[in-house]
Amino acid sequence: MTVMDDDRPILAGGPALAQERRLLTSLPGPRSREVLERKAAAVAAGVGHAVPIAAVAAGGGVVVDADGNSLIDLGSGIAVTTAGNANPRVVAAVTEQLTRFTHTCFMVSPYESYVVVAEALNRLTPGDHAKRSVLFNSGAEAVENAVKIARKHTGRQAVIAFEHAYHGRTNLTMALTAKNMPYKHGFGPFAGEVYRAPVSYPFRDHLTGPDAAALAIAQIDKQVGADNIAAVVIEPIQGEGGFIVPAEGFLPQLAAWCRDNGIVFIADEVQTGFARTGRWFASEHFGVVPDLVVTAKGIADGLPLAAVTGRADIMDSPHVGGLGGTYGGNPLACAAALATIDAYEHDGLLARADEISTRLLDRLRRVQASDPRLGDVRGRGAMVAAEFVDPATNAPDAALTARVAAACIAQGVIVLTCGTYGNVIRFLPPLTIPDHLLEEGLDVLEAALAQA
Ligand code: PLZ
Repeated sequence: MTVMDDDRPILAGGPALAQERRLLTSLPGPRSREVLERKAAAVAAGVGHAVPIAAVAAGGGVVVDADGNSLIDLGSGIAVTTAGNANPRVVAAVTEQLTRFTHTCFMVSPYESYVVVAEALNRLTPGDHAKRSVLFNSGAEAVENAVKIARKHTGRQAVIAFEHAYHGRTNLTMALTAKNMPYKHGFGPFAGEVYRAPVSYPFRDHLTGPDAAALAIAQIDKQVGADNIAAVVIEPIQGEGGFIVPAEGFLPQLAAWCRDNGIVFIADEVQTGFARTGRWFASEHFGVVPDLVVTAKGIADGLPLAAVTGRADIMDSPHVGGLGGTYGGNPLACAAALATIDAYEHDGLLARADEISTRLLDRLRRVQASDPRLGDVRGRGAMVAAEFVDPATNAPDAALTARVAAACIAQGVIVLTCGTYGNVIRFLPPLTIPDHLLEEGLDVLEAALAQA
């Protein structure tokens, strides 16, 4: 059972947290400020932070800081705590595992929970073909390995990524990622044999899905040549790039072209996967069955876990010993994943993502009707975004976006921005957020926009 209505108790880990926005101090309060000052002195300057607090607890739809402030969580730690922070199922499963063993290294002494996670991934990802899975620690590591597997399988080297893509911060995934600042600037040279193609961005390119696909395919064919391409890597809905939902028909046409040309179609579902969009995987919204699916984030409620799942013949092409890593599929992370998957399967969370979708989209579209600075409202499930523009020119308005986001955060509502042009506010609430907090968060946003 999921618990979302105001009059029912809230699923929140540990001691149940009051589901309220509560500001006892301005942000940061004194205790958070002290931690942040020590952060500045002890932690590398390159690690920024969006919300100026020191978190001490989180659950349901709130994050609580060291000064007792309770913030409405519309970010889920970037789409990770989809099943609710410290979900009780996860707390119980990880606690139990912790008392048995913390690590053996799956490549040394395998254990069952890794196998059960692989079985679950093989069952839940799109398509009923034979599948295999392999587990890693982070989204970027999993994307790298998906490319390794595709190269081994095809004997080809080139990889296609798209405009506005985000795939991580490691060397190969920086190369796949489109945006220079802050992800790549000064960090080159980047991995070779990565080529960028145009994506479908209906709000800006005004193209149908098939037309956008034809444009991308023509460019790839001319500049790279299908026979040289190991893999096409794409986020079914682009995340960091701006929650860009491709036009209908774009992904199926691209996937069909990959199939016809022996190219491995890799869906990066790191941000979109695991109930986030109201389906297990966003590929399902578009009727595509990827060859390989990359997952992370929502898979394990915040414990570090990621995976590559896909067609058995492709996945089995690397030689024995060719895939692995010390921590990949750590037993605590696997216990967390199995409990998180239980929560999605048994607590009505996919349906809850659709309810949240309706609330977010309806509300934002009402605001948009009277405020043309809100150029576009889009998304699926609990992955929704508002793109801010100068109404006269449709040009991205990053300054307005930053002001609105800062005002929301100052008033105790955690929102995240994204977008190549920095002009998108994205909404990624945990699916355990109660309706009254979602509405209150949007009240704060609406007021902040009116004042900005
Ligand atoms: N693929 C689609 O969204 C991570 C990045 C935040 P890791 N997105 C959040 C930041 O600024 O570092 C992401 C993603 C998609 C891959 C990744 C990478 O996942 O677990 O952060 O490596």
